[in-house]
Amino acid sequence: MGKRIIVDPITRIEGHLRIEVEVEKGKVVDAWCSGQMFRGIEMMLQGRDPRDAHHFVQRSCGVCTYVHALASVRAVEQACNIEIPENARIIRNLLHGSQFQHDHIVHFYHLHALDWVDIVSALSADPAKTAKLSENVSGRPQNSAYFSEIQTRLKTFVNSGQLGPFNNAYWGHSAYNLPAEANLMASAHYIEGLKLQAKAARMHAIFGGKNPHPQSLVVGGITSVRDLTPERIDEYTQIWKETKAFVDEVYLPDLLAIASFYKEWGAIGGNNDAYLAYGEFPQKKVDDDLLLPGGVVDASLAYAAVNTDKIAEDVTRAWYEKGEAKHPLSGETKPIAGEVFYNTDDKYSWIKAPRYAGKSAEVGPLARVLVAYAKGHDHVKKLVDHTLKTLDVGKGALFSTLGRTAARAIETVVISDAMEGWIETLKSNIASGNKKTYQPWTMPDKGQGGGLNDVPRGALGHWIDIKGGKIKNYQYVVPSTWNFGPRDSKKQKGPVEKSLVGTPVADPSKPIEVLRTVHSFDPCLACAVH
Ligand code: NFC
Repeated sequence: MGKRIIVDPITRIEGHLRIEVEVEKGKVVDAWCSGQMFRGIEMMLQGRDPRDAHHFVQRSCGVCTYVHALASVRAVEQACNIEIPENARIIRNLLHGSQFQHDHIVHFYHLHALDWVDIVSALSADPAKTAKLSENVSGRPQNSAYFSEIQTRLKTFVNSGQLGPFNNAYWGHSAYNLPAEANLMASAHYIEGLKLQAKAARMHAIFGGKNPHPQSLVVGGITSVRDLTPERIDEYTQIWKETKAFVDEVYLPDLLAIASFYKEWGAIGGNNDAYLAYGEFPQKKVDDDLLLPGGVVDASLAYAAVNTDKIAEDVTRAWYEKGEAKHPLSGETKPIAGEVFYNTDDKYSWIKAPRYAGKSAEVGPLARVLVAYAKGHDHVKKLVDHTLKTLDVGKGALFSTLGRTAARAIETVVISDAMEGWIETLKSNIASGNKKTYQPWTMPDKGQGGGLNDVPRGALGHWIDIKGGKIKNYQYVVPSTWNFGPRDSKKQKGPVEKSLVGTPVADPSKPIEVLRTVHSFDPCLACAVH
């Protein structure tokens, strides 16, 4: 038996994730993902008014604050047969688009970059050489004085001994490949990104009333009608433009520059044989003509449409009462009463194990980009091909930790570009007198619905069963549940567990390589166990 390494909790994520790996001859040979805290929001919803569900479920998370509300109102709208007006669809897209821009920038710079960028090494960089590097790779080159100032700020920070977010990292680890100048450039963009994300969050507040947890969604449409003025739309547009410029000029170039020093990661952290996306951003009706298509692909990029009847959650290895794997419409959340015990040979997590056609499936940016690529999506294809060419790697490199991180930047570009068209359509609708944002409806006695969307971390579905006008059952299957779920009744590992196998670990006391693959999935445990 190899050496067991436990990382608990994993930091720079939302929530309580424990990862255990077994390492033999410098490589991970087995892995276990565990969600360490139970929530119970599905249980709280039983018997409530379906119109209230989105307020509850949105509180699952403080990061992807909006997406649960969207999935929830979509589920109720399907159960009650409601078609929302075009303006509501567009404003929901604008809220969701800004969620992606904010979330992916924060992930790349603040939750993931420090796995690749050594802040301490940036202290020894030559600012003049850094300016040269930035001229070569960045769409927004900065001069030597700028980098010198950043370096002074970093030095003051480090010398103060209070490292704050930079504390407890594996600085100086042999797995860091970037030259000092690239470390300084990326550190500067870490700081820029920190300022920008605060501004980007305001896009949510404009059409959502507040951030986090926008308040303008209702079953049947949206209520932020007072904000549909040229001034408010312009305010939104200015922040969108600034964020999009950062994505095009800084985020994507940084991704390519950093990835070029880590090409070996194009062969690490893959291993999944199914990738699932529901697709997102309705261009016409809610479930019609999506900007990013839905589908399931395998490792040879063979495509099939999604059939949600094939989804079931298995709880064999999670801390729930025994039972068959169930489709979410008839799914149950029955936590084991009393004390539970962590045992990697038996039950070891609060996360359920979602399966598609009996198999585990990876969801998220990589799945969305692979599905779009397999379907010949023009914009995605161009960006993927450009990335592969720039890095001089083959398509196989997509199925990896590197591919997952690149896919996130690629889809941020695609979504940011599409937002312009939504803003223009909204403006022209309002100018022509179409201000409808809500479709009146009445609650049926009975109904069942599934609200699907694709959110920053992957495919999200909420299912509702209404009886007597109240919630009889409510279940949601979340991206981080798909990715971080445990083994199932067939002993099949979850996607992250599979992806970790084969990861090299140079120093078991500092398993930075494990963090790289785990962080590439952008875990959110607050969502995974809801
Ligand atoms: Ni929390 Fe999530 C919601 C997850 O469904 N996983 O992106 C989404 O959190 O960040």
